[in-house]
Amino acid sequence: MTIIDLRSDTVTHPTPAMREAMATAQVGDDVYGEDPTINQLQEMAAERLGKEAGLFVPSGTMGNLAAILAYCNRGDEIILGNQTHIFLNEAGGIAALGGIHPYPIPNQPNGTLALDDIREAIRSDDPHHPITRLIALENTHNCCGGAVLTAEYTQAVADLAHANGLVLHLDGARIFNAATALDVDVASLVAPVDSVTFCLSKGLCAPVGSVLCGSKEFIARAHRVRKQLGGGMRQAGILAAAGIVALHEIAPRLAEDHVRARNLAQGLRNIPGVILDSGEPASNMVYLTLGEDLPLNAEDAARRLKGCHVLVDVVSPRRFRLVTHYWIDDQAIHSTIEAFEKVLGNYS
Ligand code: TLP
Repeated sequence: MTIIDLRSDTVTHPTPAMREAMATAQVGDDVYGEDPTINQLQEMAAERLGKEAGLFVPSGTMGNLAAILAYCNRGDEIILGNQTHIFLNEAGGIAALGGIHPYPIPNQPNGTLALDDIREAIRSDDPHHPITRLIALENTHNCCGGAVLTAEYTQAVADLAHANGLVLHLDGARIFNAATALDVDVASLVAPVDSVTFCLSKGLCAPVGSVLCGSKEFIARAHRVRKQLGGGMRQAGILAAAGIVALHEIAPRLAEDHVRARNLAQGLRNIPGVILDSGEPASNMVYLTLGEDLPLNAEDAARRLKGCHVLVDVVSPRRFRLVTHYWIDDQAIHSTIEAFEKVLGNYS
């Protein structure tokens, strides 16, 4: 029986074309800058995102961390949303490894930060205060339901940052999903930001890796930080080869995952006890809450769904996240809706 794994798009495994490219990839020692496949991926990624240079890193977490460490001294401050992955899910790396002080401000339900909140958070030049160094955004915004930030909004934050001598970093783990949802070119979407990390190993299906992009001068600093973090890899072109296939073949098909997320939401919406976030899913994520009248919590329901071969991500005692991706087809969406009906139907 096939398992329908909707816990995340990180669960995607490589496509046959990726495995083929990995098996035949030309490799070299990337610490010497001699891996031709990594160099190709970095150039390709930078070009796609309209930035001067790219740096292949093992994970999205390392991409964000290397970027922030490249910008900040110990005691400097970063303004970011209180629902961002950097703040919630990166093990406090910026504080633990960089002595960087996070200044979390509320994420609005649509993933944005209110410009007035950012303005208020920027520190004045006072020796009592940490020095504000940068602002970080996330697009798509994972914990805000896969919400998509527009280029106009990103530009407004960049203008505010630059007017105050700050830089803007984007955690664009799923930036290709955002560009797909907005039907815009990814380069125009990230044009306002100084740096951006995107992940190859989520909806893009590659097994490992992210790319950090920005100016040549910034990437040179981040390169040193990557070394400090132990992220200098050797013949990792074998991994980059899958990333190149991801950019060529998987990025253009992400709209299919978004349609399936909407179909999934549509099917689940009619099941008694299921409370979906308002509106349609903006990208490839469906968040739902179990009504208080249901006598089971999300852990119980997830266990029963697993009995029907459907895996979901429990994000709080009554809340789930379901993420569509390359390995979820229409039949899987249909079977998931049936599994929810079976598990929750007993209580209606
Ligand atoms: N997100 C994972 C979990 O860590 C929550 C997931 O299943 O969604 N930025 C964003 C917005 C992310 O969602 C993630 C991973 C990362 C960064 C980190 O990427 P990795 O796992 O490659 O370090």
